[in-house]
Amino acid sequence: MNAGNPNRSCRRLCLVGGAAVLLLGGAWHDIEAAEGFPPQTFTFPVQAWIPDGDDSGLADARSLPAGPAPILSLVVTLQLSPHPEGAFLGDLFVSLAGPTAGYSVLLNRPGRAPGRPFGYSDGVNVHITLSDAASADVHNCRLTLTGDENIPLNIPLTGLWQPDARATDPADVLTDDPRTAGLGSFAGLEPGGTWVLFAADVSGGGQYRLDAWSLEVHYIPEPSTAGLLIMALLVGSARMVRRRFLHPGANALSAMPSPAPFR
Ligand SMILES: [Ca+2]
Repeated sequence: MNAGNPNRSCRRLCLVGGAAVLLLGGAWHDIEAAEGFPPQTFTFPVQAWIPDGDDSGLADARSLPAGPAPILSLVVTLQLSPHPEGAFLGDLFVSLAGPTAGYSVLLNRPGRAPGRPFGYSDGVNVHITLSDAASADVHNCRLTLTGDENIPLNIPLTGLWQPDARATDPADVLTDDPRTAGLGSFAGLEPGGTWVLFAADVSGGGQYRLDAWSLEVHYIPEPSTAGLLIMALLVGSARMVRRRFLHPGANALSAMPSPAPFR
């Protein structure tokens, strides 16, 4: 009887094992995605004027309940209305602080750059969604929307934007400053506790009202029971392959008869 070529058998088992790993890996991904926690949105009406030309600003503190898991990512919306007598977008500084840690600069004097020390003069309604995954920086929104930093906005500022993320003093912030304070700052943290949205108008003339803001919390998915079972099967299969082919000597040695005693 032909016992077969050990190398050929090993290759065959490796192919079968590899296919099984791919199939089980796909199942793992599907199950995990299907059983992830749905995002939650918390909306906070404010309806308060941001004091004009006052660095002390307006702080709005809100409590979030404990979430089902740590934060995967955060999306923030801001709604602001201009004063009937005028508003100045480049005056605004808005930041968000988490309950225990995490800090993000949402707006830092949009449009402020060398040669434009007051930022954008636009006084339009603002209803924006801020996400690190957006494609354009809100600091340069005029350039993105009009193609020219010198063309004012004549429609409300809306849509999806990256937060400003420049943790620079608003008196000095410039376009090229490092962007280190994005919303990724909150990843991995627990959402429960007090969140503080801070909004300031740092230059006299023109004023905005903070109408509302919201947090959309996306949670880190946890491995499901079925997913853990699949992982256990993968680990068991890997051990079997290792015993059978990578260390065959161990089984052979145990199967050998004991040496005869010396005479
Ligand atoms: Ca102002």
